[in-house]
Amino acid sequence: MKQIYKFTFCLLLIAVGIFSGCNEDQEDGNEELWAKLTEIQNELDRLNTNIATKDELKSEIAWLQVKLDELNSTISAMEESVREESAKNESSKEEMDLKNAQLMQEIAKLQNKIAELESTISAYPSKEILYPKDNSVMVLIPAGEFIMGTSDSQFEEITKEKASHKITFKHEQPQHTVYLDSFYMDKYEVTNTQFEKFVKETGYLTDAEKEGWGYVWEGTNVWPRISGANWRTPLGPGSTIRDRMNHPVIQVSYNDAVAYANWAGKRLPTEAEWEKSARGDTDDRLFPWGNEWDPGKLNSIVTGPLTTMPVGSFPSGVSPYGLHDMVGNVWEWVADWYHPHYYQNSINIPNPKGPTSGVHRVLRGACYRNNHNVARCSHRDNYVSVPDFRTQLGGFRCAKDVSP
Ligand SMILES: [Ca+2]
Repeated sequence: MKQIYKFTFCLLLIAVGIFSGCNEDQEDGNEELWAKLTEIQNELDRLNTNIATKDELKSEIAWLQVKLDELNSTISAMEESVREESAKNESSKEEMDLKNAQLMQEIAKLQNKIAELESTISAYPSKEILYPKDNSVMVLIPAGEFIMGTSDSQFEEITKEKASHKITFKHEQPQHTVYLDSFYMDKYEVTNTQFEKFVKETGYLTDAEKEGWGYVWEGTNVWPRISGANWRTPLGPGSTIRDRMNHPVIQVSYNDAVAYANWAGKRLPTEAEWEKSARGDTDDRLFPWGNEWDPGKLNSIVTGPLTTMPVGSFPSGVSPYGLHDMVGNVWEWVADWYHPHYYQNSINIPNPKGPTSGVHRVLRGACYRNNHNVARCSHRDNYVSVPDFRTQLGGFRCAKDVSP
């Protein structure tokens, strides 16, 4: 894409070169042309022409067209002025006509170039898509590097409250740069409405339904197995999701999440994909919105109702890509097996997919019963997360490759 702009810019320079020979009296006009060209050049430098989406390309084309139109207007005004001047001198008029023809040829080439760009729009992915199979909104996470894990200074900061965190958070290190191809990520956690669609179409039974119980954690180190707790009755018999269909589905295991993703034609995000989606690619922020903890930006133990909330309830807490509830509300399954030393072994691996085997899967993003200690972009949880683990605290969201 950069090549195209360079080509465009060269053509504009040629156009100015032609005009500059017209008449000394046109210096003011030339300055104006030069100013426009400098503006184009500066804007191109600023834009960093790494266009990832349809929307970005469209907006760049529109911008080019505006600039071209402005250039045409300036040229027309100059032509008028030159014409008046050359009326007094026949040879000057012929010279102007010749240069004018050359100029218009170059302008036409520019216009063709814009048309060529327009013809490539359909090849670019959209920034956001509505995915009909499960009625989800998915957001494009562009290809590129991001900073994964926790730095030494962050580690000191986040472990100073509790000595044991120096052990349990150690697996977030070392901080390292990871390259990921582009992918789509669900904008919201998967809701009860979506999960119900999956179950209606497939007759799927979750692990909790097959085994007749789910964990219902109430703030102690005990994990009570509650008979009848499943995604329809998350706290056991008598509880219901009927008034919370737009809340995230809970009491779903890793196995259940994978089954849903397969049905939807999606997959679970890798741990690296999840973290990039939460953190963005510009810095190593602690939280999706920045480095300052703000209980007003997520459903946490600090200000939440101590239960799930409708997805997207905290629009001010979105990640740099506009994803909601990346921290808080419910824990989210990711695809990877867990290993405490995986980061040490995965440095320089593009698109890391985690260890090839393991006992626990990874959960990310914390839930409505957590605080700033774990509701962070780089926090990893593996405490009890075997693949059939299910609780009222955990759900998931899906990812998808850009190409079908
Ligand atoms: Ca979440």
